[in-house]
Amino acid sequence: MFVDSVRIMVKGGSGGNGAISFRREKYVPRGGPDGGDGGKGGDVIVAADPQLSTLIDLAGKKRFVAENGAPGEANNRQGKSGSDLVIKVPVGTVVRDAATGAVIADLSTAHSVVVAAKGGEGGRGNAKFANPVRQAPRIAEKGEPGEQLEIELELKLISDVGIVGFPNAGKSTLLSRISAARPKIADYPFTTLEPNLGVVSLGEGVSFVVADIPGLVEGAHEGVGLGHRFLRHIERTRLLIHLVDVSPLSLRDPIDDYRKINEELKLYSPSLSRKPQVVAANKIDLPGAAEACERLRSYLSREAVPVYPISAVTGEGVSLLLYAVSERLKRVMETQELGEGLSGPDRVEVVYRPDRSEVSVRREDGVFIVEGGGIERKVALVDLDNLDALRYVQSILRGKGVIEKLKEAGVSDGDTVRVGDTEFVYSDETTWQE
Ligand SMILES: Nc1nc2c(ncn2[C@@H]2O[C@H](COP(=O)(O)OP(=O)(O)OP(=O)(O)O)[C@@H](O)[C@H]2O)c(=O)[nH]1
Ligand SMILES: [Mg+2]
Repeated sequence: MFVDSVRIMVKGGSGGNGAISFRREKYVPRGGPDGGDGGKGGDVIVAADPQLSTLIDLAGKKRFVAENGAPGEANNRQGKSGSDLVIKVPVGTVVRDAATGAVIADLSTAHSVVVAAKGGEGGRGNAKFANPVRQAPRIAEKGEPGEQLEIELELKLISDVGIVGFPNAGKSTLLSRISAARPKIADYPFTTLEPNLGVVSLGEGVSFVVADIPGLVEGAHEGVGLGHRFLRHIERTRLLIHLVDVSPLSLRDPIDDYRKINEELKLYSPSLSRKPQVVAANKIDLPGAAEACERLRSYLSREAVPVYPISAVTGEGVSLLLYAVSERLKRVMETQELGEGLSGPDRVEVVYRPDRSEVSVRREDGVFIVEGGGIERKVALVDLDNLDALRYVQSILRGKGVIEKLKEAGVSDGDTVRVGDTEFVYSDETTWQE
């Protein structure tokens, strides 16, 4: 089976909690704080592996979770970091955020990688919270939760040349003639259900990869037939062989066919319709085909598009076609702007970005809500079960100017202040002092 897109949930490991611990020494009833930091959670990494050709290995599994960091320990020992989880995918896989559709990475070169879900930072141990005033802090941070998101992996085949045309035009026959690929060939439409790739070698180091795409029909761009699912594979090709069936037996009009396919490409994406095309008139061995080919040729001569008459079955005209394709390809490669992800440097983007937005305060149903500036996360990391922890949160709020903003918003004694999931009762400034 050819699996070319999957949706999976990825979650970075959570950071380990920071430890609360005090040094134990002989004759010292209670030594200084020595709770170590928690270890970092592992990342979920998606990596392009040239050995793979489909996403089938991922089809059965839905969740991929990296290892959590271990908690900090006494003696200032940091917890062990969680191991990364590496998901291997074929080269040519595009990674998207399933919620927004935004491209996270385009793994178009071998061994390119992307961090899809970042592991959480370890929480700081109580040793980090000691200061001259607070010598025995009973506070440590919780580990940060790992980032979690649903991603969509989509495989775009990377081939230089795509063969497009109506069902039954002879695309698979052509591929089997020019390469070692052995696609299924039959005299009915939609024989090819999945793209086939073949390598064409013209000797002297000239070779290119050709993709035989399932037949396109009118409405393919909106999902009619099979075309829609596979049109995206053509997006990465450098040029197209547009194969037109010119045998009268097909009962089709070659000029009409030619225009309809181009219309579908255009409706699917303007960039597809701008791809260079080499037009081949197939089944020239059949009676009456030569005349139809002439009609197509004179129609296209107006647009200065040459037509190569071929028979994919007998091989007539095929080497001329291939020569034209390879010449055209050479020119295209010299001048063409590299399409999306065609090659270029490994692009590695990390999804996770710290929140650099400003802190803001708004009022909703009498509650003062504090948001932004990463403050929700900071507060969430603190275990609010003792006075030290509360004081620490107060110092965060003061440091970020939140108290000022609360006052501007009109907060007064006894009002509820909410930061993320945590609620406080506001009391006058004096009590916010340490
Ligand atoms: N006489 C003749 N028959 C051909 C030629 N090329 C293909 N055919 C026949 O046309 C039929 C369809 O060929 P395929 O290669 O399966 O066509 P396709 O374009 O891949 O079709 P789909 O996969 O259904 O889109 C088969 O019966 C082929 O034998 C040709 O040059 N001459
Ligand atoms: Mg076919």
